[in-house]
Amino acid sequence: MSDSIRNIVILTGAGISAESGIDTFRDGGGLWEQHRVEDVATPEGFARDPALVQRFYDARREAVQKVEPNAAHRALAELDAEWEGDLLIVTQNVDDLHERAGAKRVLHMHGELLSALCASCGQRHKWSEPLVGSPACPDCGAEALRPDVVWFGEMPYEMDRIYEELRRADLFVSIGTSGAVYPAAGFVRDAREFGAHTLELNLQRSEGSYWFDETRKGRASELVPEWVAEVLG
Ligand code: BV8
Repeated sequence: MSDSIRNIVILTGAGISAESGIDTFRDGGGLWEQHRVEDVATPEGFARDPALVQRFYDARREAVQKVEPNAAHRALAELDAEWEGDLLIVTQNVDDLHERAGAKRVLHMHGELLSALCASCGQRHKWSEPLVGSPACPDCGAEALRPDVVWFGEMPYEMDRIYEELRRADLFVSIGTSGAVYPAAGFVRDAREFGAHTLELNLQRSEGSYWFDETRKGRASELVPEWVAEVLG
């Protein structure tokens, strides 16, 4: 890989966690086949039926604690540890597998399952238990805890920081995402406009595949360790 590459931004999606046993969203049998997005992943759905939404995320919060990171997560953690230049893993995933694999420079733009957000005082709390039954906020006591995830129609987290890193990136790599959800699906075009080389590692071409300089098709657990070995040379 050319030695002019110093700053790397990596976008990950559900595909990187699929081989750890976490359902993706749009693939056969995926989450969106089992639930209507409008019912479980929108503020309106939460207002309409909070127990349905809490049970949806309680089940995912329980499931994520039973699975382990895979070779793709571990390879990115190694790159994070070795890479002297700037590096940021921007994940759309709400699981904690990047961190459990050892990665430090991780940003959850759509939130985290193992965190609860108090809709009353705004405090966040590390949370591994169910939220159905409305436990009280440890800070303000209000029964207003919701999953600390970004629902459709809500603003993703730390967008300014993400755009700042995209502006400085020499290389933008997208792993295991279908490119169906914005603003994440638009990052490849932003990175290109700022002059970055763009690479996609995915089981199949994503909706934004056209915008990538290079697409490698395959399983993340094989493609990502290969790519990291190339980068670290
Ligand atoms: C917002 C958290 C204002 C909750 C999630 C522009 C055009 C059109 C629509 C919009 C637009 N701008 C905004 C919208 C509306 C909406 C949107 O994008 N709608 C879509 C459906 C059209 N976006 C929003 O509402 C966003 N908010 O826009 O606020 C704004 C605008 C601009 C700037 C600032 C603010 C908020 C969206 C976030 C919603 N929350 N998650 C939860 O998890 O429950 S989104 C959720 O779905 C995930 O986080 C992820 O983002 C998305 C799923 O996508 P993927 O991760 O890619 O998963 P998917 O299953 O689709 O694909 C898996 C891929 O992996 C496949 O390609 C498959 O081939 C591959 N794969 C499978 N196995 C493997 C593999 N690859 C490698 N190896 C394998 N083994």
